[in-house]
Amino acid sequence: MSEEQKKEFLEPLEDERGLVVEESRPELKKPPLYQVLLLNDDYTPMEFVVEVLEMIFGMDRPKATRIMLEVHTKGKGRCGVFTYEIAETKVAQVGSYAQQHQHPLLSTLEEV
Ligand code: TYC
Repeated sequence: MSEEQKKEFLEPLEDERGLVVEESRPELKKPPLYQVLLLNDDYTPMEFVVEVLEMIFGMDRPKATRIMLEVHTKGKGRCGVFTYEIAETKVAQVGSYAQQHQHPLLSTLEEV
């Protein structure tokens, strides 16, 4: 941050009488977003994938079934869009839940 930016950040904008004239600050930059993609494989049971989509991504059964079938037929599919930390957590949760049940199910994250 430049000295000028630091000054602006720390001190309110004043007019020649020393009155604060600024009403609002510019909006902060929005964080980048990441989609979590579920990947197809030949071994994970369809019912298990539906359960994962309900449990980890909060989908209802019809949506979870639709996304599972999309992944099954197209190879991958979007489970949701999140900030980096949340996307990363979802990917870790999918991985560890699948591993606990000895299924090879994988997900990944990609900036949108
Ligand atoms: N292809 C798997 C099967 O036929 C089902 C499946 C769907 C696996 C989606 C992974 O992300 C997946 N049992």
